[in-house]
Amino acid sequence: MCPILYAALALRGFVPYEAIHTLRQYGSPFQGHPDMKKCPGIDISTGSLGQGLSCAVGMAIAGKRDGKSYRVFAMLGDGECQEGQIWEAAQAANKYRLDNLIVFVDDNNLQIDGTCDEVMPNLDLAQKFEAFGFETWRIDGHNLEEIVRTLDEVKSRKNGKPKCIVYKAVKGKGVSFMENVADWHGKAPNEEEYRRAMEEIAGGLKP
Ligand SMILES: Cc1ncc(C[n+]2csc(CCOP(=O)(O)OP(=O)(O)O)c2C)c(N)n1
Ligand SMILES: [Mg+2]
Repeated sequence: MCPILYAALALRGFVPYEAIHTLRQYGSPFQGHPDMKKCPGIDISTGSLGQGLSCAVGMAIAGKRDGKSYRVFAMLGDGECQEGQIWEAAQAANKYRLDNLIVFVDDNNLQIDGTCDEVMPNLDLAQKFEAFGFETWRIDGHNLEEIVRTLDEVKSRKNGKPKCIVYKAVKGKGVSFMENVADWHGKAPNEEEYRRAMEEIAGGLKP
């Protein structure tokens, strides 16, 4: 996911756009895991699964304490939700009534070594977050209209409950030979694979 974050930061002028070509190289601001000491615009270093939600909870508590109106968004993977730290953070979100915290869970049933069901079944993640005091939504992660509509609804609900949007998604969506294949987790395509992938993505885009 971090190349998308880096592209956004470059487009917003945090780093020169040309640096985009140094992804994952030694000394680059764009490391394989976002590094707050190397890349302007990154507030916390991430990559160690399970830690992001704790950081987001801290930011949301600070917002409440300082009377600020900002919201905090945390993006979690379903494999990541196997980390115990996620559920410690979720308990704290409930305790501190963090309705300024919005958690997205990428429910794609895939992680680095295979399906989540094979590695460590998550069961129903929306039900789990609900049991931890969250108000939850289940949506289709490939339907932009549904995402926007849900976010509008989520933002209107100031009831002391932290929010969680569990979205179903297909990893590698739109590229036939990448869809649901764990092997593509962090692998770069060769020239031919790149050409085929771009063709298929362009073919699937709505005008
Ligand atoms: C604490 C920790 N353990 C292991 C890893 C290695 N790792 C990187 S991504 C990944 C799989 C994550 O799966 P998921 O959260 O479902 O994300 P997705 O692959 O669907 O994007 C693993 C195990 C890590 N980054 N951090
Ligand atoms: Mg996953």
